[in-house]
Amino acid sequence: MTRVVLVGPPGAGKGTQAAALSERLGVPHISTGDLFRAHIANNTELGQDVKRYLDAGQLVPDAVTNEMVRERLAQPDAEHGFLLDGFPRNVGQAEVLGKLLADADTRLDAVVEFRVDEEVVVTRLLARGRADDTEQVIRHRQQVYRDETAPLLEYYAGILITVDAVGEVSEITGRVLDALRS
Ligand code: B4P
Repeated sequence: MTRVVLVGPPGAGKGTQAAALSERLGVPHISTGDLFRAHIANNTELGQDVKRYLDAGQLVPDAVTNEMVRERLAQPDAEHGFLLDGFPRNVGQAEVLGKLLADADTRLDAVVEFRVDEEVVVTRLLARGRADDTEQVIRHRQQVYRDETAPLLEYYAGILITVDAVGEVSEITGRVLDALRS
């Protein structure tokens, strides 16, 4: 099982888990958040375009995000699998991903939902202190998650695995691997 999407509210630990899981599963970790932050750090044209969305905790427009993901998935290392972290983040992006995979004669194996209480993630993110980790922006990102991303749980109901994302990092990695195996 190698084509996997991680879904969860901001700060649920998707990026943290993806790093460990990618090594265990032998597939690349593709994080749209990391890709955007790399563009911003390198001051590319795309980075200049998307910075204001990340700073405000808003979703980057789908056209920009979908194209960036399309290019990334076309790289040879993603041919036999991937761990998508932070994409898709709404049903429109999910439809684009489904079409990209269908064109390549494949499909997703599983969608892993990280379930965690909102107040727990606010505490985690405030402790991290990234540029978009102010309380106001975190609350807005949570609202965006509820409105735009949570509908994906229904969309992917047939391949959805829900994991309790509270606990030690290694313990949660074990829960995800167990769930993927069963
Ligand atoms: P992301 O980079 O995806 O950020 P995130 O959802 O906030 O973080 P994540 O859940 O990965 O948490 P992490 O492991 O880092 O998105 C940032 C922005 O990019 C979005 O707001 C949006 O603007 C844009 N964007 C991204 N994808 C997009 C898309 N598809 N479409 C449009 N826009 C998009 O963990 C957080 C903290 O918790 C860390 O400090 C970590 O150390 C800690 N932690 C993790 N696991 C823990 C545990 N078990 N216990 C205690 N602490 C833990």
